[in-house]
Amino acid sequence: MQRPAAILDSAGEVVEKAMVVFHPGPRSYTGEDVAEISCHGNPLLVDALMGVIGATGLARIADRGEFTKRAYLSGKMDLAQAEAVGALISAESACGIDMARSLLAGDLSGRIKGLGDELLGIISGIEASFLTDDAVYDTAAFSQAVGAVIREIDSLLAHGDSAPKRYAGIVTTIAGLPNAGKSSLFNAILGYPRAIVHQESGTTRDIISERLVFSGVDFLFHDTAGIRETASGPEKTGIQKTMDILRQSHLVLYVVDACRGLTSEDEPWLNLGEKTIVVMNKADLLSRPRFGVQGERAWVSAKYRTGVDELMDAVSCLFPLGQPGVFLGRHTYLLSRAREYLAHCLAALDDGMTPDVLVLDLKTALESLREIAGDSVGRDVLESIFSAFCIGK
Ligand SMILES: Nc1nc2c(ncn2[C@@H]2O[C@H](COP(=O)(O)OP(=O)(O)OP(=O)(O)O)[C@@H](O)[C@H]2O)c(=O)[nH]1
Ligand SMILES: [Mg+2]
Repeated sequence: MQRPAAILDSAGEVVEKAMVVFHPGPRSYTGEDVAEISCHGNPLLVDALMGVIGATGLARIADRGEFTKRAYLSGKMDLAQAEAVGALISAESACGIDMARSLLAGDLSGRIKGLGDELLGIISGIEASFLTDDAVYDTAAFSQAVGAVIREIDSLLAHGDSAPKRYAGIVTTIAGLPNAGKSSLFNAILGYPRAIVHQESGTTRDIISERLVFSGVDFLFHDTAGIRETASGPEKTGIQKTMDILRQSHLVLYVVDACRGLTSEDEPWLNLGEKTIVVMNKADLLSRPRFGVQGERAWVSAKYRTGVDELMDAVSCLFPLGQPGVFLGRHTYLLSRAREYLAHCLAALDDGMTPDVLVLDLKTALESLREIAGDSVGRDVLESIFSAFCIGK
């Protein structure tokens, strides 16, 4: 049985009784000897404890991400895995947690290492041939080997566009003219009355946001204020917020009162997000009601929740689950850079160059791949990665 340890100040007074766990290196998180103190959560008590520890002159408050940085520097994990720790802490979606976990487990690092080994093999082969005076290069084998590395990079980058969205959640904004039924649709999608619905125009003023996992993909839905040019006061501020969120949206569900139809009033707001589905709502009031999705248009009745499932199926088709993919910008950049140099090698080969003059390009591609794991990265890169962490991680 563990018993709390008494922590004393320099005068021998008990400041706190806390659980203290010693993690001996090299099997600790950082690889160094680490002591972990779990005390009562009162911030005043924590401050007093920090004062006692600081007064020993043996410790200071850690920098942001310093524990993980030390773990990386002592070889406990590579840089991509260290970044995964940050991604895991800041993930706000279930998908994001899975993606960060896979990165932390070394899935990407393993594939990148395999690619690096391939390239190293190709480079060593060419360099070995420098030793013979009349080297003959097998350009077909060279181009095949480089082509295979490019294909593997392509498969890693295949979801480069959608992976960051899946990590953070698909930003989906419900917008449209006042009273079109935006809040009703928002509630129908969520399955509970989250937003106020009222027959008066201008009911929603602020942005109301909720997360929803649909078909394994996280969506961040925003219900917004109805857009009208003549608005003033708080309504005008609400509309400005709608405009801002529309421009950041991966998907816009643009709600139209089907009885009114799409008019020139709607036109300016239709294509502000990356993708738009026009939702013809109140289809139950049409003389001949119709429901379902055709192309980028959906007919629904948010009030009676008719056609909403079909709409959500169409939405999830736009963002298929697919492979986890590379979701951090630094990794995408370095993989793309490596691919560029390799593609240049193949083009040069087509122009009649021999593999020996392409070694430099291959080496640059290899360096880019190795930078993902943290080989020869500059201090500034490390600084920018770890400064995004919280203190204590
Ligand atoms: N018949 C019918 N009425 C609907 C439907 N959807 C919404 N309504 C009604 O339309 C009115 C406006 O609905 P809201 O969901 O508040 O509309 P909104 O677009 O959020 O309105 P603002 O926030 O004011 O811009 C309410 O009286 C709803 O009951 C529908 O599918 N069919
Ligand atoms: Mg509303």
